[in-house]
Amino acid sequence: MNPVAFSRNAAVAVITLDSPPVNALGAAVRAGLVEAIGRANADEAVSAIVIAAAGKAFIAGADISEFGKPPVPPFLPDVLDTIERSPKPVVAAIQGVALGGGLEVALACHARVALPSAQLGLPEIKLGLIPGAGGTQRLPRLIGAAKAFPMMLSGDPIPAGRGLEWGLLDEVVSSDLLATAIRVAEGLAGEGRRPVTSAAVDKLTEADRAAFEVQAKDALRKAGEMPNVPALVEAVRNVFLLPFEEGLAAERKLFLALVDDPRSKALRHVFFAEREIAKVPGIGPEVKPRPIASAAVIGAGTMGGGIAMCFANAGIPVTLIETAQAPLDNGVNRIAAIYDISVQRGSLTPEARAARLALIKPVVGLAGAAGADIVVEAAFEEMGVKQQIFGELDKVTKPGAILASNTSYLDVPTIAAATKRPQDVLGMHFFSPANVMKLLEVVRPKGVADDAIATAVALGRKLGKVPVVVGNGFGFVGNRMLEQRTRAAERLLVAGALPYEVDQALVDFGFKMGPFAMADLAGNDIGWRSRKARGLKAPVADAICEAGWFGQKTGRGYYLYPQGARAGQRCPEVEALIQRISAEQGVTRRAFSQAEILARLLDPMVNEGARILEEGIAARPGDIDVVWINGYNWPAWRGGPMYWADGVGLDVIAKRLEAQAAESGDKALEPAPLLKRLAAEGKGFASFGAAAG
Ligand code: T1G
Repeated sequence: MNPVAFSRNAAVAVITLDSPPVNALGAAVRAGLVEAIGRANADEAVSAIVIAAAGKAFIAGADISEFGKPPVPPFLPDVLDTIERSPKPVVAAIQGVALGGGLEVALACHARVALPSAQLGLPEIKLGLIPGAGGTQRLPRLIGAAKAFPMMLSGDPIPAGRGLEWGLLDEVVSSDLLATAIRVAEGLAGEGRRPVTSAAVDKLTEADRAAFEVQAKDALRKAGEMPNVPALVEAVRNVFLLPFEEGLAAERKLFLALVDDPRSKALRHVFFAEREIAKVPGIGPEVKPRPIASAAVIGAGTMGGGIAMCFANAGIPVTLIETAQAPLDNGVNRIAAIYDISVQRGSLTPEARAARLALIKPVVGLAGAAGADIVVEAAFEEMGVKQQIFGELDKVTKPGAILASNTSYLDVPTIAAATKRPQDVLGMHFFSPANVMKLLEVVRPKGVADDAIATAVALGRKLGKVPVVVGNGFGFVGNRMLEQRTRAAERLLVAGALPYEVDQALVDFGFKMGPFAMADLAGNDIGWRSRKARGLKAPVADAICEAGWFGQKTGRGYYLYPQGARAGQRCPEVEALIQRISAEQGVTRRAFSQAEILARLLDPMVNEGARILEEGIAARPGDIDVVWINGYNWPAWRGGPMYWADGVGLDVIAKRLEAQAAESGDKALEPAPLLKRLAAEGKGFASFGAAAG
């Protein structure tokens, strides 16, 4: 069916896009637009044109799924050229979002009207790109470079009201959007002259250029690895240096180079992977989430307080429960202090701070959870404690209330067995700090009700999280793979590397920090306690903890933190300790290149990811990528561990793992069957599940 409908309203041609779900500018839409504009201009009874859209979005941009495939004409710049050069005025009627190429379509029109709820943005930067169809040339001319550049650099949309204020929109109307657009189009036609294009509007001034150059300098300083930031600076600077047509051509060249860049390809993989997680196997759209009007959180420690903040930030009343007044007061004070910092930074108004605190009701005793629709337990990470709490909750909470544990690795069915409602018990594993980190692992034990899982996923989105449904198993997905990296890092120290070398290798790869700096930040005693509970040994990590060097909180761990410094300094005592342990283990230390360190840290993680897929603990390789990007700061422009492994080649990884297994005698390093099979077939993880459809 033609996704572009053509109709007449008196002397105005109305072109309506209807290409679900978001009117992305795929080849059929582009061709339909060109055909409709031509038809309107050939029709003598038509004096003006409106472009409108059906559905929730005006236009969500170019069709990202087309990137990397052979380009199909008409190309978007040519479509926009047809609109802009139309002798009859073209007006955009915008509802929902006009993003990327969608806003570029509107910019090529001669006027733009929108509903107040419309959102206007150029998010290409988030895909490792820049606007590729005139956005960098038209938007600055229309609203000034100093407003346009930050919009394109952040990629965040602006509301219609601001669009009107800045001159991006001509009118904002609460109703009769189409009638308004038709009226504006007729008005332009009545002017009896060629319509003025946004490219011809020139709000550029020397002061604007100076302000832009300051922004550009700051952006380049923070750009890091990403090539699209310098490209955006160059494209916008051309607005001041080149005539419009030359600026368009330069933009297109910069854009096409970025489309082929591996970092953009990785970010486009992440875009789709983050949408795939909404498709939970066996739970279709017919499974409705239970309504969540109020919540309760058990435990007012760091995690419990952060989780309570998530609810308050989303406007959901939450009862924060502790066993006694003192820890409860501490928890509430910690939350208030965090909000105070946001107010000081200007990211939260005092009124919003007060409103959020008012939504948090501190109560001593589990009876406080009685009226909650969902309870999230964030108590001590010990099974007995959790079973006691869930047994109590089962008695005090209402039928149908969901009971979730924030456990980071304990067995959820064992927790559920403490209740008479296993169908309502699941895991909601938040990541610290819970009010900041996006990842939420929704643990789906056997026997839990589908609508309970659907509720946790919908709630996760409402809390602004990225909810990934995972199976029950030690460490679920993220921590289970993290443990492999931690063991590999310990092996590297004994074999010859030093903490700063291991950390630097991951930082240079794109992580915010390496394993040892992260351990010092979280507290080395946490891992120590877990290893002792499971009878595991890690000679270096155990020796560090036996010395009481727990990390930043004790002023020293793997590194030294003089006067509470945040950045650790190399510690000669630790390095001597490591060398002594190597000698005790009879290991002749040797140097390791960064490439070797990376392989030894990341290959075992990928291997564990393969086992996680084999066991069905994760539904798709992309889910694992989403976990690591949103929970552990894996650099999104590298696509995630499973995507990265496909880029390295599973045959290469399998060989390296075999060599490590032989060298260390650690069977866990043997390549997983799935990894071996895919390597032998010359395939990547991307093919996993595709056969299953
Ligand atoms: N291309 C292809 N598919 C898209 C798409 C797009 N641009 N946007 C969304 N989808 C699909 C998505 O995969 C999902 O599919 C469904 O639509 C609903 O999406 C030349 C080069 C529009 C705010 O970056 O921000 O234009 O899983 O779950 O939460 O300069 O989607 O149902 O099969 O996200 O309501 C620039 C990306 C492109 C906008 C809607 N545009 N999209 O959010 O639904 S590059 C973007 C979004 C470009 C030009 C450049 C959001 C949304 P499925 P959803 P939502």
